[in-house]
Amino acid sequence: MIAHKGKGNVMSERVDEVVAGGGLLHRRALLGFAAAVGAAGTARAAESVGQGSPASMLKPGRGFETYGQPSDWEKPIVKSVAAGAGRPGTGVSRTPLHRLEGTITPSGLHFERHHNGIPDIDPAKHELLIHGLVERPLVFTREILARYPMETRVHFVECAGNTGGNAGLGGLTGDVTSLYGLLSNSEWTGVPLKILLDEAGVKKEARWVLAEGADPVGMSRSVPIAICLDDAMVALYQNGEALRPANGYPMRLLLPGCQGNANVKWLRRLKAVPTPVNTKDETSKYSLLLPDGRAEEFHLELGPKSAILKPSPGLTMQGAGLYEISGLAWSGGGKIRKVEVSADGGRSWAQAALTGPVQSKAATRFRMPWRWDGSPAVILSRATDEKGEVQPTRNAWLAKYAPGQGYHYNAIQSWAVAANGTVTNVYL
Ligand SMILES: Nc1nc2c(c(=O)[nH]1)N[C@H]1C(S)=C(S)[C@@H](COP(=O)(O)O)O[C@H]1N2
Ligand SMILES: [Mo]
Repeated sequence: MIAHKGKGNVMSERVDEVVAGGGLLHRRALLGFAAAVGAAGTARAAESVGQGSPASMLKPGRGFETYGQPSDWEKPIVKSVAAGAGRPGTGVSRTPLHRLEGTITPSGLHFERHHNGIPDIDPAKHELLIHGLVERPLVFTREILARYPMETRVHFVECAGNTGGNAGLGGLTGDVTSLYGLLSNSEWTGVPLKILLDEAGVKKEARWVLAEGADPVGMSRSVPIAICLDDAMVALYQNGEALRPANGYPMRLLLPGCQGNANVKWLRRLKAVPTPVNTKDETSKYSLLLPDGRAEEFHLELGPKSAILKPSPGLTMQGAGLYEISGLAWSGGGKIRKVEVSADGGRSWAQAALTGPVQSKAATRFRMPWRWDGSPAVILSRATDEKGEVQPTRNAWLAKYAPGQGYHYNAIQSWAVAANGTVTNVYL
């Protein structure tokens, strides 16, 4: 978080334009950061820098590495793991979103959700079978797939259970990682599924495709054919290198904007079928119960969502002054059209700047200058996607479903900033 302790009055009139209550400023104010900080006397005078050579200049540096790792100084930036007792491979690891910048999740920090551990798969032996209601059943190895035309796109993957704690009880504690960390965003490269299905010759009666993973849980999900023929891909690469084992090596199904669970990892079979198969993970799990007792199954698209990450629970404000509020917004419905921010508990809102490029079904960074006066404040963000869908309030979201539901929770998030700078999760 940018935590310059500028005095409230050091900026010029031009950049001090208030755009909403609670001290939200026009985005031009960000350009005034250096001046504001310098004038407030918190930056050291330039003459005191560069007098002597720093230690790093006095001896040759160390040698080369065959695979780079983050600096030792960055060792505390890790995922938080929550696994089942006695079942170390069942559970989740969460991305520390508030410790990262930009939009791409480094592959080593991509969240993980495994239902029975990470299988160790030799890519030379792994096969993907396309069968069922097709003219020609086909088998693909990774080597064969790599000869097909590939696409490269940035997309988020989000577990349907991300922020589920906010829907039920118990969501109020913990830092932003525990609440939002089942979201990551990568550049994926792979073969459009449509190319493979067209080659196999999907029959007219095939309305669904059953996707199965090669892990010990045999994760299986039914996917509507329309999604398979749209932007689905068999992903082989993640951020320029082969998929990480945890994220589906050597190949995974990527269904942009759809609930994480249907993005079957370690993909081994795609079976064209006339109707959904009703597997465990689409009936008893990853579906939502409605107030009338019915279940909303195959609700795959994730709605618009956003969260302020700087500041957020886990990052403490460093006293009154000029800050940049920033966070991520994403939607399974397409591109983010706008993100609005409030610093007065939702009474007034102002539009944040989006750091481009804004891509479809991808995490988008938003930024908003804020002069915090040091008194308690409630800050919120509200995303609207290109379909015009807007994040609901928590109460509106809760009213749609039976009590105790947590999947697909995408309501507006509110953080309370206390006078001492700590940030906590609150419900309005
Ligand atoms: N084969 C298989 N695919 C799977 C899973 C699994 O356990 N086995 N977990 C699913 C769930 S619940 C989610 S949220 C995503 C998580 O993807 P990631 O681990 O790459 O973040 O993978 C999905 N695909
Ligand atoms: Mo998930």
